Amino acid sequence: MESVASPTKTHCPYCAFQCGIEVSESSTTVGWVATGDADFPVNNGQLCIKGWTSANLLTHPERLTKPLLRTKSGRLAPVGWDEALDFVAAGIQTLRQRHGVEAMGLFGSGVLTNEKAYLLGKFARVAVGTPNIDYNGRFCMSSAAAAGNKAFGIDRGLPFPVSDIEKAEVILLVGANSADTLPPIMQWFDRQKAAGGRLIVADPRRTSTARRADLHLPVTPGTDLALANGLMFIAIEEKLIDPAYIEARTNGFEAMRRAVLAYEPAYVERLTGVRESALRQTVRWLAGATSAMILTGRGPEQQSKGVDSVLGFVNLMLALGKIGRPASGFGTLTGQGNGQGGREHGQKADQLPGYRLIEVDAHREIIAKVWGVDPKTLPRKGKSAYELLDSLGPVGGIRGLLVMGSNVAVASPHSGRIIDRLKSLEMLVVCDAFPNETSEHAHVVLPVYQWAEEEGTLTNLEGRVIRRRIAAPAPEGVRGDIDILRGLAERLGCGDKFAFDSPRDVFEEFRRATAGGTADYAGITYERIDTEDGVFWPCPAEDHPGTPRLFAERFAHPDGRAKFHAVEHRPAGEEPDGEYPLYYTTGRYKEHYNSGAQTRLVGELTAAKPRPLAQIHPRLASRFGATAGSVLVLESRRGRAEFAAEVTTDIRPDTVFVPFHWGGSGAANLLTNPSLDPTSRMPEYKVAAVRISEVRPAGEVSA
Ligand SMILES: Nc1nc2c(c(=O)[nH]1)N[C@H]1C(S)=C(S)[C@@H](COP(=O)(O)OP(=O)(O)OC[C@H]3O[C@@H](n4cnc5c(=O)[nH]c(N)nc54)[C@H](O)[C@@H]3O)O[C@H]1N2
Ligand SMILES: Nc1nc2c(c(=O)[nH]1)N[C@H]1C(S)=C(S)[C@@H](COP(=O)(O)OP(=O)(O)OC[C@H]3O[C@@H](n4cnc5c(=O)[nH]c(N)nc54)[C@H](O)[C@@H]3O)O[C@H]1N2
Ligand code: SF4
Ligand SMILES: [Mo]
Repeated sequence: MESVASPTKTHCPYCAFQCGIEVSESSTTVGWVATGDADFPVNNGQLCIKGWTSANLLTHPERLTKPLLRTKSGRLAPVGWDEALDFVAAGIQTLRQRHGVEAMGLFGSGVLTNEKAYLLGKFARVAVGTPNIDYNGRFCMSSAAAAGNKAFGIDRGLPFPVSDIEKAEVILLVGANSADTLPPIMQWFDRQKAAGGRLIVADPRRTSTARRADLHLPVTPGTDLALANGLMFIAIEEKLIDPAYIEARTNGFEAMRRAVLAYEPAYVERLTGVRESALRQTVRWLAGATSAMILTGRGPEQQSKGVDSVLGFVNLMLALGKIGRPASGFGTLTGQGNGQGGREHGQKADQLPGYRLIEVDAHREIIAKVWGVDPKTLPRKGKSAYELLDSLGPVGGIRGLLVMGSNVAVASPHSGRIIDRLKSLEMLVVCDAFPNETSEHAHVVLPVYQWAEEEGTLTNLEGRVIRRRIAAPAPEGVRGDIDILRGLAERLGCGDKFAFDSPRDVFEEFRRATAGGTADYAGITYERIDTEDGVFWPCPAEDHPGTPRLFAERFAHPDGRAKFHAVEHRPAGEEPDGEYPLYYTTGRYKEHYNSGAQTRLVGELTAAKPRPLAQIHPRLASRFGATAGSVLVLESRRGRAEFAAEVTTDIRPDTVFVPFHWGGSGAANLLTNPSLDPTSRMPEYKVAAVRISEVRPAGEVSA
C-alpha cells in the first residue's frame, strides 16, 4: 500500500452505487489515493477503475482555482470573487428588470449533495424568483421516477437493499449494463448465481452483463414496452398470475388485461426480435421462482415512451404477485451519485423539498413557512430540462443560465442545437471544478470544491442516505457551491434566508423542510449516518429506524394499493426508414463517466479508452466495406459525427451503438433525437435513426 497517515472514510464521487472508499495521502507522489472501504456493506471494499483513480483529480493541473470573467476581447480572465459574484448578481437583476423573472434559468444536477440540491431549488424560487429550474436527472431517472409514483405512489429506485439481489432466484435486467456501469454490484449477482439463481438480460447488445446471463433477449431498440406486454400476455395465457395478490393488493388489473390481449407472442416476436421460446422461458422462470426481481436501467427508460415501458414491467411483477415479497419486486438502478436524493428536494421544475409538488397549494404553504416567505411569492412550475435548454436565448426567452454540476453541451440530446442556444445567452454562469465544453461558452466560471474537500449527504441507489466527508484540503481560492449561493443571495437582497455557515447548517433546515413529505429525512442526522452505515428514507423521527424495505404491507397510494396501468406499445419518435435505415443507440463505457468532463482528465482512463468507437455488426460493416478502425461518418436528421468502427457480433446487425462521453466531432449527442416522453419529459437517447454516409480508412478521424 502506498498510503500514509490515517485514511478518511468517504464515498466515491461518481455513480449511484456510492462505494465506500478510504482517501489517504500518497506516500510516493504528491496527492491522494483512494482505496475500497471493506467495512461499507454495499461495495464491501470493491471499486471500479473510476473509483480507484478518483483521487487523481484532487491535484490535477487543469483544476480551476480562480473565478473567470469573459473580457471584452472574448477571453476568460481571472478576477476576484467579489467582482465575479457582483457581475452575476447584477446580471440576474438586469435580466429580471428587462425581461421578467422567467428570463433567468438554473440547471442543477444529480452530482449535487442533498444540501446543495435543496439550496439550489430554494435559491431559484426565493432569491431569483424564477420557475425555470430543472436538472440533468431529467435526462436520467425521470421516466422511472414518474412510473414509480404512478404505480406505487412513491419513487425510491430500489425498494430494497442491494443485498437482496443475492437472495433472488430469478432476475430480469432490462437495458442495464451493470457490469460496466455499476461494476461492484456484480458481487451480489455472482452470489445469486452461486446459490443457483438465474439471470436474464434484455439488451440490443451482448454486453459484458449479458454475457453473464442464462438468457439474453436481444431486443430491437425501443421495443421494451411490447416486450413487457408480450410477457404479460403469456403470464395470463399460461395462468401464471397470482389472483389472490391482485385482489388483495392492487387496482386496475382488468383494464390492463384488456390492453395486453393484442400482444400475442408471434406479434411480439416480430416487434422485439426476441424468439417466442425465449419470451415463454422468461415468464416461466420469473413466475416459477419464490423470489424474483425485474430491474431496469436507462435502456427502456430513455425513450419517448419510457414511463409506459417501466409501467409495463411493473404490471408484470404485480400480476405475478412479487412486489413486496422477500427479495422480490421491481426496481430501477439509479445512475448518478446523488441521482436519488437529487430528484427529491426541489431542483425539478415541478417540485418542492420532500418530494412535494409546486402546483399543490398545501405543499406550497408548508415549504413557504419553512422558508419564511409568502406562499404567493413562490413561482409555479417551470420548463423541463430539454425544454429549458431549448428555450435559451432571445427567441425562447431564457436569457441567463446558471449551471451547477452538468456539462450540458455534451450531455443534452441534439447537442448541436443546444450549443447554439448556449451561445445566444446574455449570461452563462458555470460553477465547476474543471473547464468543460459548456464552460467554453460561459461569461463567468466559478471554481468550486471537489467531493473530497467538503461534506454533505447523498442518497444512494438503495435509498440509503450516506455521508461524504472532508478528506483533503481545497486549493487556495476555490469556494463551495453553498457559499456561492449565499454570496449571490446576499447581493440579491435575501442573504438572511441563505445564511448557512456549513452544509450541516443547511441539512438542519432541509430536514425540517422534508418533514411530513413523501421523502421524509426528518429523523436523519449526520451522527446516525456515521453509526448506522447510512439511514434509509423515509425516516420521520430520530427514534425511527429508517426504512430499508418498502411495500411489504402497503403501497404509498392513499388506499395502500398498487396500480396497474393499461399501456400500449407505440413507435419511437423516429424509426429507421429508407433515408436513415439504421437504429442508433447510445450508452456508456466502464472507464468513463457521463459527459467525460472528469474522467477524460484521468490518464489511466483515457489510456484505456482514448476515444469513442461506433459498435457495428460484421454484416453491416461488410456492406460498407468497413473494418475495425475504419472511420464511419454517421448522419441523422440533426447532425453528423465521426467515429472509428468497432466490428463485433455483440450487437444486432440493424443497430449502431456509440458512447456519449466525448464532445467535438465524436459527440454521440450530435445525432440523438430530443423526442420527449409526454409525462416525464425524458429525451429519447436510446432510439434514433441514422445512416452511414461515408467510410474512410482507419486513422482519418477528426474526433
Ligand atoms: N462506467 C460508467 N458507469 C456509470 C455511468 C457512466 O457514465 N459510466 N453513469 C452513471 C449514470 S448517470 C447512469 S444513468 C447509469 C446508466 O447505467 P445503464 O443503464 O446500465 O447504462 P447505459 O449504457 O446508458 O444503458 C444500458 C444499456 O441499454 C442498452 N440499450 C440501448 N437501447 C436499448 C433499448 O431500446 N432497450 C433496452 N432494453 N436496452 C437498450 C444499451 O445497449 C446499454 O447496454 O450508469 C451510471 N454508472
Ligand atoms: N447520448 C446520451 N446522452 C446522455 C445519456 C445517454 O445515455 N446517452 N445519459 C444521460 C444521463 S443518464 C445523464 S445522468 C447525463 C449526465 O451528463 P452531465 O449532466 O453532463 O453530467 P456529468 O458529466 O457527470 O457532469 C458533471 C459536471 O459537474 C461537475 N461537478 C462534479 N461535482 C460537482 C459539484 O459538487 N458541484 C459543481 N458545481 N460541479 C460539480 C463535473 O466536474 C462535471 O463537469 O447525461 C445524459 N446524456
Ligand atoms: S461503481 Fe460507482 S461508486 Fe463504485 S467505484 Fe465505480 S464509479 Fe465509484
Ligand atoms: Mo444518469
